[in-house]
Amino acid sequence: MRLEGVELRRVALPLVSPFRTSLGTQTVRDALLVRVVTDEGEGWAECVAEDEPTYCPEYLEGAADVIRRFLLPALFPIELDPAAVAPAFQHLRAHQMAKSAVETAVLDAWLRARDMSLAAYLGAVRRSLPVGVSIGIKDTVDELLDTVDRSLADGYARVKLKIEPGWDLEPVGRVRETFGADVMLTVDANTAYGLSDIVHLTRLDAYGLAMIEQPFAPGDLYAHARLAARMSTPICLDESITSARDAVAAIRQDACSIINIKPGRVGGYLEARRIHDVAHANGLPVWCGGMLETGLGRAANLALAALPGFTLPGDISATARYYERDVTAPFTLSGGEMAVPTGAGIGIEPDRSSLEALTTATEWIPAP
Ligand code: OSB
Ligand code: MG
Repeated sequence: MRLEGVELRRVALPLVSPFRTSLGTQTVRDALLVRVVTDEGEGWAECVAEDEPTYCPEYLEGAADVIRRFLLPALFPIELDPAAVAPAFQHLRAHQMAKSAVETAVLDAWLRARDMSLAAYLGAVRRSLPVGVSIGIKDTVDELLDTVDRSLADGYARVKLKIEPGWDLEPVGRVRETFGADVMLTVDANTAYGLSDIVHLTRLDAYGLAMIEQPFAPGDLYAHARLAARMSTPICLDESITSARDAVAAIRQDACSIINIKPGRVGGYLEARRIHDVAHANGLPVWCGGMLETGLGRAANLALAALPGFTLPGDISATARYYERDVTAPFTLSGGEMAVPTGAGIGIEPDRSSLEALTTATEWIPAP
């Protein structure tokens, strides 16, 4: 398979409500879509980098630049198959989200040409999945209780609350007290705490949380291991894990007992599967994280989350939790579960008219 050209397309999707985390507040999802055109057909993927480098060092304009100037020139000359993409990028450091988007678009085109689904290709063992929802920081606890109430009514199997210093013990305690011991509840700090907060964080043990996600800085495995030794709540890493090698290091250092796998953060679905394998071999459960994806990223994440080691509900919520209008047909919850796409490739295509309505810029990069 040969690459003939690539379209980079920027879209802007207004969120149905602002999403506030310890990193900031988002009201619009600016996303970068990648369409590869090959001699065997087309493929689509989404780059999950955000507008600003707050969650990780990557950001949209930077990712587009890396794709344009470094990734595509490495692919144009070679014979493509899914396993050939990452080796062609190996001399380029980091930029996992940019690499993931290009690899996934190639994977989509390659699988479509072979009439195989991404789920089947990755080794999925389930056709539908219970999923969770990630709830941002609110102005008041009452507003939070309202949102949790609606999420449980919608059928979500797990509720994740964003926390930060000043918004932790009280909202978490109130949610637990209001909705009872049976709700699977987790928290995500997006690196908002430090070593000196360990004693404070251990107080969360009182609320029966299924995990605390990424309390400390990405590079601070030491702090996570210290907390893990003091806390009965399982520690989950998100930002810290950017490769299977990171996962091995974190597991060996007892810095986590659960891993959030985001394909974009780790450089693609093949590396995501390696992390799944490493975790599985070490007895750690994993789950699929989210980056407020459009339908393109959501479809591919569902395929990954259908692997056997993904035993915890992912941040793969229904489209309506994020957007009024998406670039694809909406994903919905049915009986508390979300269906894994079965069509060829990622199993979904952009809807032409929605795509046009949401596009803010396009760029065509032909093979030289
Ligand atoms: O830390 O998991 C995170 C969104 C953007 C960046 C980081 C995170 C998140 C979420 C939302 O928690 C997950 C989703 O529903 O897509
Ligand atoms: Mg997280």
